[in-house]
Amino acid sequence: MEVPLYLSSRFRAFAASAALMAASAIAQAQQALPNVMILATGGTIAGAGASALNSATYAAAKVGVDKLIAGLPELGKVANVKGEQVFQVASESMTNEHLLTLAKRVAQLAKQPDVDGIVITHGTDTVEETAYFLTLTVHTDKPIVMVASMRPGTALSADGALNLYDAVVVAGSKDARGKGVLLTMNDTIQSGRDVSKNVNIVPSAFSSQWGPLGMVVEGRSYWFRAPVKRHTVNSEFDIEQISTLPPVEVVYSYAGVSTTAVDAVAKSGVKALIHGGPGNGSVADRIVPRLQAARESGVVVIRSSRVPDGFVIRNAEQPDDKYDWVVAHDLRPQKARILAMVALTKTSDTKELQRIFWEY
Ligand code: DAS
Repeated sequence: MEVPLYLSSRFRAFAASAALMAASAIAQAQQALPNVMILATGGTIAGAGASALNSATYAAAKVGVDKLIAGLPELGKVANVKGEQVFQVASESMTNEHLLTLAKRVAQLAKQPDVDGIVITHGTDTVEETAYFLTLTVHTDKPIVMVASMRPGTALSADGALNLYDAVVVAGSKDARGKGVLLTMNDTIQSGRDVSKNVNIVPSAFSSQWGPLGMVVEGRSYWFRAPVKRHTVNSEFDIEQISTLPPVEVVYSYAGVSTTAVDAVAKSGVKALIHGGPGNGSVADRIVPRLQAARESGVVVIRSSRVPDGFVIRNAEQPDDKYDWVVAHDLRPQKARILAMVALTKTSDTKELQRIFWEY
């Protein structure tokens, strides 16, 4: 009686070698994929709401990084991903210590030859500040890509999954190297230095007055420009030489502003005071002497503008040279504070500080 082919030893040997070949092909394919670390810090992208209709009412910083990765199996098609929960906070509650911890961990991982790129999941409220801090202090040209979401994963039309997928695509892309810290949101690739949250409730919340650097569409990144300000490997600031950040506070200004806030901040032990004024960073006549007194007491005074776009012109309505004040260029008050803290770890000379604000 004829032995059925599928039982013959020859077929079994063939089947075994075919399985081996398939396994090695899969292993080779995996080896060909970039290795991307996902560092999780919290925020809405790790949020959960009571129902699919809760796109704005939910608890942030609830879902762990392993669950985020498990919920997106498509990641395995574009990279070998590993997750690490650095902390789990809503980003409005971030502190200088969180910034230092995160930056040091990113710098450590970037040195590892088995890490090709790093993704950081983060809350939307202050991701622009963290992104700027990292771009100023982490010395690597490997892609560091921040990502957040405006809606929790439990909501209808949640944006986190595609934002995260895009972030991993970019973090694994060789053409993302050397472009500074990036943010992927709503199909765009933004510069960590330039980007801000400009709308508080829609997926298209993030933009920069200088435009996005590129876009990610169906797992492919497309680039249209590169940053011109100093960053990462070209920065004179290195997180490995920073152990603490000096106190710097922001004072917001408006019609009718009293001297209460500026006096309190000036006397609080800050090393610098960011004045977020209207227009070209204007300073009310009753505030000018308070800032001059702060300067005379050794506090660095930095004029920024509450106006989202444009940039502060030096010596326009305010004689910055005469008052020995610094202008924040195009940086909004919250970003000017980040640069001031980093710069003050090296110098409090106002001419040096002004150079730094032009260059970074
Ligand atoms: N509270 C916000 C934050 O953690 C939630 C978010 O939008 O990510 O920044």
